[in-house]
Amino acid sequence: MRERGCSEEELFSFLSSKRREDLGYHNILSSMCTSPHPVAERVHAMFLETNLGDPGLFRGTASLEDLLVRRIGELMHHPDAGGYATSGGTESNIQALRIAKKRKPVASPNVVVPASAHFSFEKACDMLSLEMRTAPVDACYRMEVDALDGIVDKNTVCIVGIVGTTEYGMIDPIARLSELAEERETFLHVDAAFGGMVVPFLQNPAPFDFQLPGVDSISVDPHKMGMSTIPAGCLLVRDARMFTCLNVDTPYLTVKQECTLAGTRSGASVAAALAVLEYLGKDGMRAIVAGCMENTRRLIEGMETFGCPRAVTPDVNVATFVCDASPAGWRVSRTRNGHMRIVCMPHVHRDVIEAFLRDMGELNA
Ligand code: 0PR
Repeated sequence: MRERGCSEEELFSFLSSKRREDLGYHNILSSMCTSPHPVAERVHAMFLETNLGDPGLFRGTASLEDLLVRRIGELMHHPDAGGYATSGGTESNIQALRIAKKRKPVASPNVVVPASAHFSFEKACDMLSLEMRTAPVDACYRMEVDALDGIVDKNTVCIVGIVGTTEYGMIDPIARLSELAEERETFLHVDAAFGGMVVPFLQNPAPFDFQLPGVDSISVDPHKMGMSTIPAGCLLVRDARMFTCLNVDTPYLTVKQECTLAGTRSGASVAAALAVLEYLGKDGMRAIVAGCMENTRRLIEGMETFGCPRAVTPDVNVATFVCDASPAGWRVSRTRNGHMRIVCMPHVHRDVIEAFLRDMGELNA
């Protein structure tokens, strides 16, 4: 650290030069994050110093967290669901597995996830000393429920299904998982970190949430399709009492116990997440999701005219292609199978898709 501080001018010129090294979202087609909604930016600044880790000091902000949980609970067909705002899908998944493990104390616990699961489950299982068992996916990259018979056993503490897989944007057969989880009396966690803010706004979606009696917990991330600032995740549980097993005593705080993983937690992105939902309403969210889905269809149609077939028809706004080359100046990603992957986030407007397709066309010419 410097002995004497530098001037504001020097500092900000240094920081601005670093910020210019970052890419702007305009050409980023690989991300599940997006530029925050203008309302989220404004609210984030308003709540900058708030700490949800000591909620009695920030009662107003803490009540916004409760309201956020309620709003997302309503979307998941269970307004009274328990929940709290996490730092994102990774923390939500870790916490869900902690609950599942504590609810079924067996000597060698295992967790069954689809092969398409996000790598956060690997972290969670490592931290919690859980054996991670991987269930195969079918030709459409959805979890093969029929294969679970040989994989789920009496030591399985949790089955995981995904709503909006990271790589292919697929929805696992959650209704069938719910039946199986009930039959086997096993905890079912739904990772809807991405799809949780998409599927409720599609027309007549198949049930994937607390409507299904076997679903115990759900991850939903406002910092993805919820257009909040980072970090904003949400873990919901069917019954708030499920969190009790995670409680630790916090004798010198304004609350005497806490179940969260993080201690100090910013209220800024949480207030921002709620604000976006309140501001847009279901109507506004439906319009944004419809636009993203329409752009996904347009992208797929355009890519196929260049001889780049879709890897699969996605359930949400993630498009994947058999396509080796990608035009310069664009950030696309590759799945583990080598497919080109593009996430049609809200910042990927129609004109961005058309510009990308033009560049693809030139590459192919
Ligand atoms: N579950 C699912 C289904 C996810 O897709 C992700 C992240 C997580 C859990 C973990 O969420 P957090 O990253 O919030 O903890 N999916 C994206 C991915 O890994 C995250 C991401 C976002 C990656 C922006 C890159 C990027 O530029 O692809």
